[in-house]
Amino acid sequence: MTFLLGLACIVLLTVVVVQIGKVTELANGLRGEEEMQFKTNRRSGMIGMAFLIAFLVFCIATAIYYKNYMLGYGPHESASVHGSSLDRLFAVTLFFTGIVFVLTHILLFWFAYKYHGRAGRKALFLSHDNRLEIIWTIIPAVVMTFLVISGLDAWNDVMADIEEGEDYTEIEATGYQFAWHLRYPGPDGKLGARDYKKINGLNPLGQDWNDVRNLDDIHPSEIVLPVGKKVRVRITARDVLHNFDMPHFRVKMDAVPGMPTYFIFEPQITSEEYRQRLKEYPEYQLPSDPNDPKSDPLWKTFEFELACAELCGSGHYSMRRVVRIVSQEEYDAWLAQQQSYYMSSIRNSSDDPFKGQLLDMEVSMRKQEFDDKLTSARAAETAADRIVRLDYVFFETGSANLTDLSRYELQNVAEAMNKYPEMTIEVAGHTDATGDAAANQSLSEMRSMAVYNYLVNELNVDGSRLAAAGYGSSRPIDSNDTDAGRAKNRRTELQILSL
Ligand SMILES: [Cu+2]
Repeated sequence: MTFLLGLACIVLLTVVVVQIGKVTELANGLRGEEEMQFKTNRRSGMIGMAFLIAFLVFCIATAIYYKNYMLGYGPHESASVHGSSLDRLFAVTLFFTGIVFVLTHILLFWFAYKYHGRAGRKALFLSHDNRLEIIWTIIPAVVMTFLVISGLDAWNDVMADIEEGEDYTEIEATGYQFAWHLRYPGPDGKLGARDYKKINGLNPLGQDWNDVRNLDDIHPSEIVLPVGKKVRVRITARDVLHNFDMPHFRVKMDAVPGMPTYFIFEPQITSEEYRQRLKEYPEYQLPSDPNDPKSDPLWKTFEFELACAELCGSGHYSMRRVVRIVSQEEYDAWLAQQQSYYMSSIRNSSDDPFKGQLLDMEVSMRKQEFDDKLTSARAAETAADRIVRLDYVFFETGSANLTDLSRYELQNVAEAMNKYPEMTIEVAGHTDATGDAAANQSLSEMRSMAVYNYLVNELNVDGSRLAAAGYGSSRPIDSNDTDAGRAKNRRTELQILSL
């Protein structure tokens, strides 16, 4: 029905246009065609002039009206160091092209009006004019040369790689349909190797877990960076072309599958400082939710962002990631909270080449844990509280055979005995309450003896400073009714006898 109505409208409009044309023809014939043509010329020239004025006023007015939303103007000065030079370049280019834009438009419409065809006027025939041609070749050439050279200069500045020995943070962004997968190097400061053939559901970046640099790499959900420090972003893609775009930092670089690119920039303002800058402008006092006048103002909810600037598919719009620029202290605190992807998702899974082994970082983490417990036990008020639980000493099920990995914790004990030569300790074995009490008692005695023997025979601790005792299930520290409770009750402890 709608289609039929539309068709009828088009047919009727065509008829109207044809009829008007016929009437005009008849009128022209009556009045004299030439005179009519001159009138039309004049009217067209005047309409052109009116359009010119309205057009230029519209261009200038909208530019002024939206100035505070545009990058490079109002509050949106560049948030990165190199961005200011790009903004300057844009401003200079806009200055020259702006002059040409306004002048050529004025001349175009002015000439159409001033020299419109009228009675008794004939166009001047001009085959060519050398002087004119020289002028309109030389001036644009000089301006273009200036623009291109300053552009190249800025490009070389912005795209220069990190120099040897310079301090910087390296991060990585991998675009895929439809998100950015981010990677930070972790405490070692180095990103581990990748191989696209290793990509699977559990290994989204194809990290090679045999490369120890990968083990501490972090996969955060947002970009957090310290202000005033250079960042080198490795940019790549997993499927189609994407584009790493951080507009507030004037950072924009293609993400190409199989061809890593990079961008180096230095944030020069924190997110909070940028918000304070926005706060000064009325445009950012408006509520962030147009439907809720009580919602926080726009400046308060502002976040820098990473987007994809390549139209990469139907979910392209969802490739946004928040970018937070913070002080070095806040950055360090944030980084310390992040867990490595390997430790949280791969460790001890079937993909883990180090399954069943202790990693150096785990050994040192456990040592730190033991040292902290020892320090607080030695500082305890009463002798009964001077207990250190050996959380990483384990036995094979139902036996007094120490597991292989227990040696690291016992090494920590031996080192503590060396550090405090006056200290004497009792090794106390405990079991849960499952099964026969007498059997538990003897198992706990055998286990404490096993630790005693290992310390004395393997680690050369002086036997006279050690005692061993088994307490069976007589000293539970948790309920024996739950698995977790029973696991806690099966334990080996050090009771410090003298400091
Ligand atoms: Cu994309």
